[in-house]
Amino acid sequence: MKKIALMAAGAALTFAASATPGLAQSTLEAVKSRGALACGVNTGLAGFGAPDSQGVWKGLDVDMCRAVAAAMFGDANKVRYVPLTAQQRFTALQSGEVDMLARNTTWTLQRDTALGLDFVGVNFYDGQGFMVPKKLGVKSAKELNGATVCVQPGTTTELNLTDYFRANKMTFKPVVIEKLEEVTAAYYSGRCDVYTTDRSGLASTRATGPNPNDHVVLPDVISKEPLGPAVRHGDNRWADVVRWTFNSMLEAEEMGITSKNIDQMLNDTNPAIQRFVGKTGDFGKMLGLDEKWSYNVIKQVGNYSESYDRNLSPLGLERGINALWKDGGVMYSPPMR
Ligand SMILES: N[C@@H](CCC(=O)N[C@@H](CS)C(=O)NCC(=O)O)C(=O)O
Repeated sequence: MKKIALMAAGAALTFAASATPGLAQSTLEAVKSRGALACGVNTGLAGFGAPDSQGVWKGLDVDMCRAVAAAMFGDANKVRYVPLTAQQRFTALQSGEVDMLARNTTWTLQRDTALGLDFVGVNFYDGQGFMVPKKLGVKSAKELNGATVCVQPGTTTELNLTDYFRANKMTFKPVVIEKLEEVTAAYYSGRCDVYTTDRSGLASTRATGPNPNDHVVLPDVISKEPLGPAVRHGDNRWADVVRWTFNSMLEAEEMGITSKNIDQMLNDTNPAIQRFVGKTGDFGKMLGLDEKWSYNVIKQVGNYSESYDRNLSPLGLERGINALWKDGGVMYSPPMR
């Protein structure tokens, strides 16, 4: 009896998997046969996703794209970057214009369900804040009653802003501008008293904008903004690839494996390291990738802390809550085994 029930359950599972129309495997196969990843990124937010002076894309999110390309092709450069505003990003993913988003996007219930996305992890835990000119002498967001606030549409920022002012019985005048460079220009030209976005975005804009010392980021954090890579809902094998690529960067940090020492690690006898570098364990096969997938991610892109130090430390963003769990933060990969 038991065996039949189990077999029936197995058959149902097999059926369910193959009955998911094409999509279940399509992105993984499509990216493989195309030979490059189409990655939806920011239009230019230093530290997360922005081209440098040579036109080379850099950032924590860009490293996510590069890591997936390294896992897929053994070549982190096989990425086509598609810069997207906040408002364009979900349509671009839904329509198939990009294979994934790695673009400081907050994981919310509505996006995970109604918008048809799947968030595969969180590569930066953030919260929304406010930046004001120092000369205004404002010390707390509670003093912003009646302020003119610059904000980008299609963001959680816009929604939280309304909630926050309403909850605190304050009013504000929104200045809503889609393009990042235009909304920040509006703030710097004095059209708004306040610029609001994720605090990492404020740090980036402040550091790269004119006279950083003339502007302050207020201490208030008014929301939770877990930012992470997203794929299309219902594309589980592809979601697995992106999820475990990210996890491998965390796991490598935890095990002390870096781009610099991974070649020595190839000969390490520790069984967890042997599995990580693809000598044992068949993880590649399970993911539909080469056994060197995680070796290539770390060798070419680095572990999470290498990426963080390269991209976010220069903006003055400390690890804080984004430290590994064993260092007092919340970054935690499920076991790679
Ligand atoms: N995390 C928020 C906000 C993300 C967002 O788009 N932030 C702005 C301000 S930092 C941005 O990245 N703009 C860049 C662009 O439009 O290219 C969300 O997912 O809605």
